[in-house]
Amino acid sequence: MIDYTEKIPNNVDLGRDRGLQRALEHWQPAYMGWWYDMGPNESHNYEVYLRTAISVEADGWAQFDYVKMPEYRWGIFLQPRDERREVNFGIHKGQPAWQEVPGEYRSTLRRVIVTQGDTEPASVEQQRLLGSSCPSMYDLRNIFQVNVEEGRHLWAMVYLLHRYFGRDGREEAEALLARRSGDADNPRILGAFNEPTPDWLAFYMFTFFTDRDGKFQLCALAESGFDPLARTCRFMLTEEAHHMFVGETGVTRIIKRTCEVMKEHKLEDPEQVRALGVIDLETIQRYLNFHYSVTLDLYGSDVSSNAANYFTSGLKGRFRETKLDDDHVLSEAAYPVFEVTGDKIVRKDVPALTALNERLRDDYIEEIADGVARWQRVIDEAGIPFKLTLPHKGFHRAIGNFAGHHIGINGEVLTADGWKKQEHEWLPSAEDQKFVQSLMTGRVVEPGKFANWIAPPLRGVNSKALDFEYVRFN
Ligand code: BYC
Repeated sequence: MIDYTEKIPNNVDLGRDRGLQRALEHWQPAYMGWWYDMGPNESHNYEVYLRTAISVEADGWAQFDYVKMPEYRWGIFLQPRDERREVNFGIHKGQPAWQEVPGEYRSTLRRVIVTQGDTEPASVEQQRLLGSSCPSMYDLRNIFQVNVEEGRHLWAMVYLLHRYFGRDGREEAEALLARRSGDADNPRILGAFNEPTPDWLAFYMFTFFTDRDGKFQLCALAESGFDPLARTCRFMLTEEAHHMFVGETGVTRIIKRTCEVMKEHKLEDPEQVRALGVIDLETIQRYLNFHYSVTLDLYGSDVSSNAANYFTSGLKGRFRETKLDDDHVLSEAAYPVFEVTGDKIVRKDVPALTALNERLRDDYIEEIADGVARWQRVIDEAGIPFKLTLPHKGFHRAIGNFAGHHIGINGEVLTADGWKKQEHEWLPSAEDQKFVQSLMTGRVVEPGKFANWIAPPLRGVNSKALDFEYVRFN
């Protein structure tokens, strides 16, 4: 029997909700089984300096202490309810926000929640082996923080399934623990979550690019007319910020270290740079190209009747919906999408309602471009003549209008042969990955020490020193 209020910090009155307790009595042990099998490898006995959310108040959502990860208190938190909140878009605009699932949207809503929930354990699975090649104790602690919080985000979606979807919700919650990233028979739902994350450069790129898809999707769901979903996503967004920070600063530190070595030895040739044990900027660009393009696919088809239905029904809004100055119904508006006609990419204006995936993708691209500009500044400050660029939106896409076409890095429409000839310049090759992984054969865990291929961060976690013992291995 679980002591709910002690073990599962929450603001959903779990102690008095017998239905939810019964559902969790089955699911919680299955979740622990999943964590032991698929959570960070060999980590179960480590004591990790982690933050835990124990309430939604300013002083409660980030409590730092040493925790053994299987004993992490995965909690259930929703942003406090605003009694006056309304459905803010679509055909139900102006009605009070729904506190229960509207019958006619039940299966659609469940599908969106399951798709969101599926990504969370998937990312833990993708990252489970990285602890054994961490570049420092600080970084090891950070990946563990990301992992336990992705676990909590799974709890957040499972809470909604258990509390609002009855028996089929319970079945979906079990299925979330049964699918496996990359599994041939029972894979995770979305493409990027079946790609391996085989090294730390891939991990930082993933947390920069793919966790940011998480941010934008959560922002769109935080606008939902189904109030419990909106409130859940709002709280998840507080945690998401740290994951993107880990990604952005991780890549910044790799670039910084490479630039230091290039400057010190007055080298630009990638082979010579590699010989000094740091990652050449060309390889960093190829990783960027890969993670960016795979993440763009996560927004779905450019023109999507699913997306139009989600919006019209009031289930999933746009990024910052209530701040946008229009009718929030989109019955008249148009939006540009791009498609391949012959050997050209042409613009086509379509009803804005059908282009909501594309619009969210565009919002995302804008924020990504700012982040890449910040990385570029590190290179510029070192005086190195290298430009990081974002590939064309159609580059290496498997979902939407560009799927099935061969689009080059600058948007050139290529033949299959033309693509093959240049692919190795644009995407990480097996040899690139082998090189990156050759730098990461063991873990660096002496407090305050960092692997040669990455610069130390500017500061430690929660005002602790860089040589603080972030992980006790016991
Ligand atoms: N891979 O009309 P379409 C995160 C499917 S990340 C495989 O284009 P729709 C996180 C689609 O399911 C955020 N399949 O798409 C980050 C549909 O299949 P069905 C996750 C794909 O429905 C890091 C069919 O193609 N959250 O939180 O408009 C670490 C045609 O669909 C893909 C969400 O995604 C793909 N890439 O939009 C941890 C939010 N793309 O139904 C966590 C919830 C599409 O015909 N999800 N398909 O069998 C959604 O809102 C929508 O499902 C999507 C797709 C935006 C993903």
